[in-house]
Amino acid sequence: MDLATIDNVCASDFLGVEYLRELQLARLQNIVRHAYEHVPLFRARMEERGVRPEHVKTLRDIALLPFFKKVDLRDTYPFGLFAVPMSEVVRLHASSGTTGKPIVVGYTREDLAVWAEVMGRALSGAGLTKNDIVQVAYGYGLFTGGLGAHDGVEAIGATVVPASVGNTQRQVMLLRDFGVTGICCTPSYFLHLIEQANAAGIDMRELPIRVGIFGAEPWSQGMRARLEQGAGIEAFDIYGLSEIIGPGVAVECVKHEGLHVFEDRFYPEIIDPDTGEVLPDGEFGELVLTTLSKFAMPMIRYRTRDLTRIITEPCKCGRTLRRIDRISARSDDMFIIRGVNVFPSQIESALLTVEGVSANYMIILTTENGMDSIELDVEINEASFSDQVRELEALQKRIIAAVESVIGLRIKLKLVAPRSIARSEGKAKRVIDNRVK
Ligand code: DLL
Repeated sequence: MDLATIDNVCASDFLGVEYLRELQLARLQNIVRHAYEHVPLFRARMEERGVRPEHVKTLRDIALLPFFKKVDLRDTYPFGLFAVPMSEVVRLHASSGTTGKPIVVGYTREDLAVWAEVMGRALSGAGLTKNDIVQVAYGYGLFTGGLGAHDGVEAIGATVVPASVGNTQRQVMLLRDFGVTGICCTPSYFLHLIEQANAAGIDMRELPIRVGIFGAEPWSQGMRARLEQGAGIEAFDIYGLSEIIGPGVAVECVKHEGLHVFEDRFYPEIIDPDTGEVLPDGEFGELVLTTLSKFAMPMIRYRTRDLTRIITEPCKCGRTLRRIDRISARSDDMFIIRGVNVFPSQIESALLTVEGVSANYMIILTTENGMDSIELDVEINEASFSDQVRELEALQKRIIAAVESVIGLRIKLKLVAPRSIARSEGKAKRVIDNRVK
């Protein structure tokens, strides 16, 4: 990126690498000491391993520290991993997960400032400034998406429209009437907004909106093309998770070649999910994150279950922050059909290479005659709906060929009418598992 265009981008994105590593080490030592002194479970795990905070002398020594997992948050529900008294905690968020109690996270006032800072850096990197009007259509509430994005928009001095999710017609009206130039929401919800706008006779490409900050769920390059072309915008992938802070752990820059991790705040490692061994940069595995400056609930070596790799080559944008590849899957999203491992994101990637299909689909897993199988329901778009049977059959064949060649399994495909698959407002649900267990 030309330096003249980065005046609004936080200087922390461009620190010299040597200084950055020193800063990371100092912050790591500090947070490890803080967690050791205030989180009984962390201290117990350190003692089990015979490790003390002063053993962390270099960044590599992070490998001495124990891992933490979602189950640790569940087991210590609600506040067991907090490292400050409640009087210092100014906000709580929670994430529901699939079963039982939610996991709860807390923030001090300083933690919120760090969160607003990283979100501000994310939005600035996408070219948003105080002259922009940004609609936040992630859910507000216990979910971190809404308030996290909100604070970031305010941090850069842009105008925030706190729309939250739902009432899609009104969202479209606000986008148009307020002259909104940027939006933060899930990619699946933005697809829905484009559809609703079209149905109301509004062509989003003619509106001022030019930037979308999309995350909270995996999305493919094919989805990117549909969102960018459908609304005439530039789409940025943003990653984060409640346990670490919320949105704003990593984000794409204008080069769109991976997501820069805000490494001065979050330390990334990639491990082999089966052995826990740290993998060299460049290899795919499970992302492990350590919060370097979050005090209400420090997270040390948190196993995210998200699969990616660290990209070490310097980015053309000039940021010194290392990048991760877009998160294409979570290790616990994977399903095994007749011995073959399949990720929903593989199916989306293959499906959206086919022209004439909408990006609305549902994967249904069933058991027939004792065998597990995959049914894929795909909505056809209005244009294909009126096609001749012969054309629909050809489309069907193209989809089957594209998907089967990627996953290496036979699938059952059902083309369904436009708008017959339920739209989600938050994270899209893409898989229904009806298998006999
Ligand atoms: O989804 C935080 C967030 C809000 C991120 C808004 C980005 C935008 P959780 O509900 O705790 O927090 O879910 C975190 O969502 O471990 C990933 O599996 C997935 N995820 C988040 N962002 C992405 C992304 C928020 N850009 C979990 N690509 C994470 C793929 C993502 N998966």
